[in-house]
Amino acid sequence: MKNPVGDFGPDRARAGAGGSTLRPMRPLVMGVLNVTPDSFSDGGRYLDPEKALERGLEMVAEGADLVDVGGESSRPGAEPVSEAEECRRVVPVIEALAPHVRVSVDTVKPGVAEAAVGAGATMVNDISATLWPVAASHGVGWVAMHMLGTPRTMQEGPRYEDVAAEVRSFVVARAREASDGGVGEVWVDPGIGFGKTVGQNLSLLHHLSELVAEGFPVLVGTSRKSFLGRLAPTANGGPAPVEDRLAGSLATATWAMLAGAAMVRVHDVAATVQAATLVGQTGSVPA
Ligand code: HH2
Repeated sequence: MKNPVGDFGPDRARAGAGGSTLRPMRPLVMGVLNVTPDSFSDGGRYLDPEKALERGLEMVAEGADLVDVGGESSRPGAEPVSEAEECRRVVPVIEALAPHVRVSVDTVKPGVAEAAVGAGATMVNDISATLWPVAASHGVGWVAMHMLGTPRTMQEGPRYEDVAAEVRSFVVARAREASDGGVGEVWVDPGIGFGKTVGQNLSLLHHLSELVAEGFPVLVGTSRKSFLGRLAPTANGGPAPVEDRLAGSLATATWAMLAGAAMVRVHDVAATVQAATLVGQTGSVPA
């Protein structure tokens, strides 16, 4: 296998982003920056490129190792946007942020991935797990995430025989294909919330160490997702609203990091960097 855990684990990626290898090793923290009107958590807040840059730099100051810029929401039922519109949203923000921090682009469109890499992104965060040829031809990193169907339909009664085994074999097969196809930095992500029930999300977290054991560095995104709201209902029995999901986000990010995830994708960067630092201190991060 060309990129076992460690090759692109915390030390190397931090050094690549300008970090000092003298700092304690810890899992990486990827900050979420959605330049969309409709993302489930930060939709509409950063559509103005200046506001997006400000938020990106704020996350850098909070310790983000990467900033993940997205121009199309993938929340359940989200409407697709055109390639031109998605480029119009993400390219100026990536150009402005890339001198300050490593930037990934969250897209499923090859044209957007190409434009983003041209603007300075060095990782393609791909929830469709199909874009590795773009990463191979530009020599950038790639994330293969698992999703059942499309964002429009993925929450319509997702069914698996064995969710953890099926997700693992899917992402590992895609990762091997990309690695053999020349992508030097391949990450895998179980796709929490993408075509999964609450129980299936918990099962994926429970079995995360088995995905880690496959040898590709693992990225996990639980931040503020709806299963956390449903697991922590409010006094009137409804799910906790997005702004009240920090505790669950931190608990699950910490769980993932202790299980060996090398990176977590989050909205609450400062708090998660603290948690990642604590996890790093325990020595649980794969060497
Ligand atoms: N989750 C979201 C989007 N992109 N990428 C990876 N690799 N892993 C994830 O878990 C993941 C992802 C959904 O969150 P968000 O970007 O905050 O919302 P939206 O899709 O509504 O823009």
